[in-house]
Amino acid sequence: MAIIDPVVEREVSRRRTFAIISHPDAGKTTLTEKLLLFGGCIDVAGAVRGRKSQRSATSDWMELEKQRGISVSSTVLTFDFEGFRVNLLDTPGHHDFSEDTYRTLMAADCAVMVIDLAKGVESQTEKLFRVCALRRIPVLTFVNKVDRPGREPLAILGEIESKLGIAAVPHNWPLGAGRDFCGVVDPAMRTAHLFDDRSGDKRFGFRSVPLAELRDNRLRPETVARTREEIDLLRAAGESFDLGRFRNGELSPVFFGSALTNHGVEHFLRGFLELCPPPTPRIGDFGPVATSRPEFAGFVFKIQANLDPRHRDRVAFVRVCAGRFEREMEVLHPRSGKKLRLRRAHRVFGQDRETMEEAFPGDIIGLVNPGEFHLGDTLCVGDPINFEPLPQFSPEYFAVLRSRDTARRKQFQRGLEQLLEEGAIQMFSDPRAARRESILAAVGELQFDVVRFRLESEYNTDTEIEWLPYKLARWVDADPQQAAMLALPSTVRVVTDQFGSTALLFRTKWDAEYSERQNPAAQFSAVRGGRFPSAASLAGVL
Ligand SMILES: Nc1nc2c(ncn2[C@@H]2O[C@H](COP(=O)(O)OP(=O)(O)OP(=O)(O)O)[C@@H](O)[C@H]2O)c(=O)[nH]1
Ligand SMILES: [Mg+2]
Repeated sequence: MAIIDPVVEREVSRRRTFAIISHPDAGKTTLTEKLLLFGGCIDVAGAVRGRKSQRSATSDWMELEKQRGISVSSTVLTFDFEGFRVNLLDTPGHHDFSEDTYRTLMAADCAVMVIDLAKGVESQTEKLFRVCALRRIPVLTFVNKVDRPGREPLAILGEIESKLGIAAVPHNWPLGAGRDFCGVVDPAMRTAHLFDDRSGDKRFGFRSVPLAELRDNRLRPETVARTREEIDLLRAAGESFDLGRFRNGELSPVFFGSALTNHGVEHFLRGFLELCPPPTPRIGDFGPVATSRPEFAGFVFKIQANLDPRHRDRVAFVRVCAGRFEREMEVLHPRSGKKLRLRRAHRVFGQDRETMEEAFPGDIIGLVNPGEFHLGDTLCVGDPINFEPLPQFSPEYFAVLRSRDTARRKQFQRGLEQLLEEGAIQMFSDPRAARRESILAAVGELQFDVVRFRLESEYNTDTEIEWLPYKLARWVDADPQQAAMLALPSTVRVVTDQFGSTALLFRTKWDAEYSERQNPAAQFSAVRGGRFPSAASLAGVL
């Protein structure tokens, strides 16, 4: 039996790696920044700073994110809190960026689902929850924006249970709501924690009193009475917490708070650290790869070009799954069969980075990538393994992009190649077309906006767009010649994707369904990598 390195074992046990997911605008980035306050990474939320660098780097660091106030790309942030090493992945909520969110979820051991008290469980939250359920990722719930008028907390619990089919068990309960939100109650202990002040910028204290003795001049007697009634009701009729069911994805512990005013965030963080599992195994081609595998193994889940405008390089983010990583170590890159020495390894914090000497399972390493790494690539020491591939979803928007200035074609090509490598957009080409122009494709229209914006701001090339009439793609297990022999409507285009796989582009869903019925022997897939069971079932969710 392999001997487990005690240092690795200890480091694994104190690591917590999780992703924050939800519908747009529920408050993921705001919550992320408030959580970082507790790690001492920032002085004032909204101006997240890396520990070493003095430059400001918020979770939404991209120029477009700052301009539009939405996250378009996931961000990795790390902080230490009371002996734990927390790796936090802030994801974009918008459907158009769901591929990025999905890839990021592959790197997380747990998810925090943020729900807006006024809006309840929204559509994108529901979809992302289904992805977590499919992958059996445990989900905690943070009901946010309690500082604003919203729905009844009991109604929110009911909605989580009915829409998501998961038991919702509150770990704290709001005391008052809207302007009267002034504390949280621990239902198990029947203790109220009253917040000290209203400053959202700094950590602040609270005063704990038994619920039975609760008296506070900020509180109306009817609020206290109602809270007591609700707590009694929860104890009598609610489900009780069960760690096994939570870890299995059947039950979600629920916390209430306000990321904006910082109320309830510390209670949430402590509750989260108690519940979130340490790094869990990942699936490889020879079965699960345990964190106790003695040799290093990890996979690339995200690539980002121009993270830091001063460096203008590309960073591949690797989730460490097993063993100990040391800078300068030589690893095998099974896709190319090459051995590589990993010299430029970084701990990335938003947009900032510092050299990383070692890393353990659960950690995320940023490797400077001169182009040899692709999304989903495995890196390992010892026997070669391959982790599950990262699927690519069927696009819904197709277009040809051209550089307005022909003199800048080179920059345009380089920019496009780097954005393709990131998975920011997909590309198809028609091997039989007279004019061999690349067809760009995206799950959402906003992805095109991002690509055009970035080509302009990062590669200084202005583009024009010509939309194509296709609405969806289906990958087929055939080469283009065989695919052209299928019984297909004349409007269907047979293409190959950027990895050489054959796909069909359809103008309507009806055309795709009809073609599938006409060609029962051919395997049509809405997700690339669809021969893997997890990817195939994803197609039904997204
Ligand atoms: N009143 C109130 N507003 C909040 C709270 N949390 C976030 N907001 C506001 O909600 C808006 C969206 O917040 P973000 O944190 O950017 O939301 P997000 O979930 O990261 O959004 P995407 O990344 O674009 O999906 C911002 O205007 C925040 O100031 C809260 O607790 N209370
Ligand atoms: Mg965000």
